Amino acid sequence: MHKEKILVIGASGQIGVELTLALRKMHGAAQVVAADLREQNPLLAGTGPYVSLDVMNKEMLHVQIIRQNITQVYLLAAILSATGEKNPSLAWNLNMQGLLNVLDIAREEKLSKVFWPSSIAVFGPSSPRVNCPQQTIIEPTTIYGISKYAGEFWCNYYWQRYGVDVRSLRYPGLISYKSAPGGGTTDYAVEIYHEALSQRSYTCFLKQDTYLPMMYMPDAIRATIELMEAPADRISVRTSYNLSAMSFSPAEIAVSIQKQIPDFRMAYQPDYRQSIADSWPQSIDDSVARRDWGWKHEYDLDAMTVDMLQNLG
Ligand code: VAH
Repeated sequence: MHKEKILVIGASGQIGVELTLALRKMHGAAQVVAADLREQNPLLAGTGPYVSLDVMNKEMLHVQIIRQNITQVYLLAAILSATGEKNPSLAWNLNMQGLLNVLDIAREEKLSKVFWPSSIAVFGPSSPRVNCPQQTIIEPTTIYGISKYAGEFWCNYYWQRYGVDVRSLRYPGLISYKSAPGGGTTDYAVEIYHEALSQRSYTCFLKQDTYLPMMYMPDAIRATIELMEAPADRISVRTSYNLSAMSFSPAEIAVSIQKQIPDFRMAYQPDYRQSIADSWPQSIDDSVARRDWGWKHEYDLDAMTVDMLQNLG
């Protein structure tokens, strides 16, 4: 049986670490090459091959893909919303050129599949705030959202024009305990658990009633694998699928934590990330993903809180 050989680019990041471990469990350690510009995340040490790689160096990327007989690429390297607003041109260059390098090599080497994450950050203030649909007015106002929305059209183009089987999910804010998040507006929902345990308090950089679409990492990893394992004829969206699990506000996650840590206290000091959060929908309609390939989330806020505190404690 033809064995897939997978390259995970950005493998040391928040999603990359968990996706690499999950793919190694599925395909075997030697079949999943982890790659990043950064040092190998300690959680990956000893779990399979690791290469240092800059996705912006197309020639070197192409050499690695040929030399390692890669058949699939998961491209997770990106600059997220908050960091992107501090350095728009770097965010645009990495998020766009990294994707174009991978798509072009996938076409040339006839790779079997590519995964590339988009985000609910593609939506802007003119999109419906509640139950934001798969197709609607989409006018991103952050460079991260602009780069992700543009990337979605490139994915669709490479599918339509060259038949590259590239698939994508508009991830909500992702919460995990294994690896730190990388400069996003939703990072408060990770920091809060660490500080609830270490300080019994947290000062949130968003207002208490800032509702955002969120998801626990185990759900996000399972969604990614279910999407990539689905038969191609079930995939009706070749830009990027809306994906959802829950929405909550800082005040609600504080209450969820207080059920486990009664003396936990929350304070609020909104910063520049408030305007980014205010530009995004409060909740997402992911009925197309549920219809096409059977998506169904498992974790709600309290289940996530119990699991996060247990694993961080
Ligand atoms: C960010 N965590 O905050 C990412 C995500 C929807 C948010 O794209 O930028």
